[in-house]
Amino acid sequence: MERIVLLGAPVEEGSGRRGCLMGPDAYRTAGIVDELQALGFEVEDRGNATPHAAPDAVSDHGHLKALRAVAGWTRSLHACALELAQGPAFPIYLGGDHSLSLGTVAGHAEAAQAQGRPLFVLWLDAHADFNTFETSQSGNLHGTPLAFVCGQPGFDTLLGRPIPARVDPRNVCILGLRSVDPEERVMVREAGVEAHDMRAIDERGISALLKPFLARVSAAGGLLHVSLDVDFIEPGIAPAVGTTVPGGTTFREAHLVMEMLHDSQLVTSLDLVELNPFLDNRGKTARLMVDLTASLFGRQVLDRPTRSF
Ligand code: 5AB
Ligand code: MN
Ligand code: MN
Ligand code: MN
Repeated sequence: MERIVLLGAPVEEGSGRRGCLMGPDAYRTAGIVDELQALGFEVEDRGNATPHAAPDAVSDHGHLKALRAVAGWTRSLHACALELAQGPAFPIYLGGDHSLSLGTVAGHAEAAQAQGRPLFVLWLDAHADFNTFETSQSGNLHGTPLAFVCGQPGFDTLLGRPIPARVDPRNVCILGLRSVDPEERVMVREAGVEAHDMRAIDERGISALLKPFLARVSAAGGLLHVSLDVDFIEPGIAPAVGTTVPGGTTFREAHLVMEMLHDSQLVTSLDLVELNPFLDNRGKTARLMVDLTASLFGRQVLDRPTRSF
């Protein structure tokens, strides 16, 4: 039987507001273990990770919020991800704000490098999360993880050393964009990230955008980490998020992405991020995120074979 490991990452300091710390328990309350078991998986809930101490994490960028706390989480989650990536189970990180991906993606990138396989990253988000310490206007570190893992400069205080393995920005695909800061926009383009905004989704259809990326992962024999930010989805149906931007993906677009990812059998790790249960409406967003996870693990209406891209 295939195994899944759940690890809670109740970090909220990266988002500039309170509430994401309740995320992992909201997923548990919404039934994530039962749903995955019902699909035939053996599920181990490892409970919640705790941050390391990072007394040395200070920077000259005074506007950054909670750098020391986020550095502590990054170090802890980097170590957890590095270990889980070497085990037989599929890891799901239950967030927590998106700063948790500073650690999880860095850990999976390092493990992938050790295996001699490229790591690809699918970033499902309204935002590019490509700010550096230098460019961040808000000072909220949940707006930086993709820049960090792609090896942009200036992040060494996070781990207390340079990132051990970076993700090639050309192996990153962002889907769902509708709020990108001016400097991020330039950096995303110059780094060579594959980025698709909502207009591209409207005009071309989400499956037509996802397919060629999955084909690239498959052709390269890559590992694939998926980072699902709640704000990828239209806030009308997923209200439990601090950074709402209108015009997000529909219920079916979000499920279709997950269903295609399932069929591809390429995904090797997953972050569920930015759920703020304090802002939810009777558990609706938590349940939607659990249902999307179930789609990624094979829940479907009619039987279909897996397929290659
Ligand atoms: B999220 C913004 N670019 O840097 C910034 O929710 C928003 O993890 C970041 O995608 C949003 O603060 C971070 C304005
Ligand atoms: Mn994000
Ligand atoms: Mn976002
Ligand atoms: Mn957010």
